Amino acid sequence: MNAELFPRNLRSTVFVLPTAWVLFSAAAFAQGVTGHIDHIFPAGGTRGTTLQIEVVGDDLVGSDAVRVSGEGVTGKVVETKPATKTSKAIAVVELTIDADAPVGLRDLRLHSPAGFTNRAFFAVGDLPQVRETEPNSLFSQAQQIEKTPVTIDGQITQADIDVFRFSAKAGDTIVCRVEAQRLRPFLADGVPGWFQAVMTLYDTQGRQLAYVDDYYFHPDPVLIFEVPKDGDYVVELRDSIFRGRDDFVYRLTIGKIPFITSVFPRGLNPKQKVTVHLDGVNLPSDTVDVVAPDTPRSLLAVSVEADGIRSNAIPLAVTAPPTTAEKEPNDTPKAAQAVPVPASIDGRIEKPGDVDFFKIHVSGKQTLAFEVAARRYESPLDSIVTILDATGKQLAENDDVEDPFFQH
Ligand SMILES: [Ca+2]
Ligand SMILES: [Ca+2]
Ligand SMILES: [Ca+2]
Ligand SMILES: [Ca+2]
Repeated sequence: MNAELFPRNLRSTVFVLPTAWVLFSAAAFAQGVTGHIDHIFPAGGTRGTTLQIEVVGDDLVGSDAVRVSGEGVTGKVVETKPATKTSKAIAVVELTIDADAPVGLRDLRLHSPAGFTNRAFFAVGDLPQVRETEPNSLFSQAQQIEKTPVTIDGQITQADIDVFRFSAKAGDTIVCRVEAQRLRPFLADGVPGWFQAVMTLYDTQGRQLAYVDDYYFHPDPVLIFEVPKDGDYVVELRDSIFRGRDDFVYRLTIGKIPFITSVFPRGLNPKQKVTVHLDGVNLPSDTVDVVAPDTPRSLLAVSVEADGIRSNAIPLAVTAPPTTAEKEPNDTPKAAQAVPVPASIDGRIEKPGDVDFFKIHVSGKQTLAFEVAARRYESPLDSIVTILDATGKQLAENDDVEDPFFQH
């Protein structure tokens, strides 16, 4: 049997009950199909509020419940609307977010008698939330944002640009942070691709003050600027090549919010307590104490709170080999720092041209692994590791690990 001969919503039933499918009505088929979420809008909500969101996708009409992972977010399906010629199916969902619900991304799924949908990410935030109001596509149409800090929920639809105007005080450091691709749990590898947000900041005369495309290697931009004088500023958000689609959903946060740009060290051992040094803006302190979970390779992220606002979170490596700190100067093989094996070395390429040499003593024939954890923990470092013998002869070098599943 060629499944492609059947409409999509028949396939699963045909597969499960090949001899009985003729007995089912069309309605029964509809009930037997697991829905699929394409996107949700808005993609987040503020703690202590109840809001309605639209869940957009396929086969959502049978949805009878919503499930959000983690603590403190509950909801119900208010109504469902079937797909039309111009729109996918929509489930209107009401969500209630407890005042103490932890800030961050959650998995949101709809339930129907056939099972659960795929997940969409739903962001729990701690800032007042407003929605974009079109038309806001021209400088002259900039949507006035009454108060910051704020999180703006918007969409870059076809040929769309979104422009917002806000006021700021001289001397403040304002962060404009976009969450767009980060709000997608899965990005299919296909044309025409996904939202690549870019952000431009202007003064009220239309003079460009700043432009950001990516934040390091993240496609979602972050713009940090020190306000030169009291007054209004205008921020423009669009796709880098002027694409637009209903699922180009974003959350733009603007304000004097805490934002961590770097942490050190980047890792610790299980159960270890470490004082982590922070770089960033609007931070309440330049250190924070963290305690690692009991098991290596578990999840640990560092974030701080300033005036009730939670910063971004930076992941830390939890590694089993005992931690040792890099000691400069170590820029030549002669100055190499002796370290035990195994070891987890916390180091930093702290200035242009910095090289860090470490020496280990190995007895007999052994197979050793040298693994750098940097980018995966949101460090901007693109590292190269070289192994030398005692005479300085190069034995091995690695820039990037070849991943058989990485196709580009
Ligand atoms: Ca617009
Ligand atoms: Ca828009
Ligand atoms: Ca160093
Ligand atoms: Ca060095």
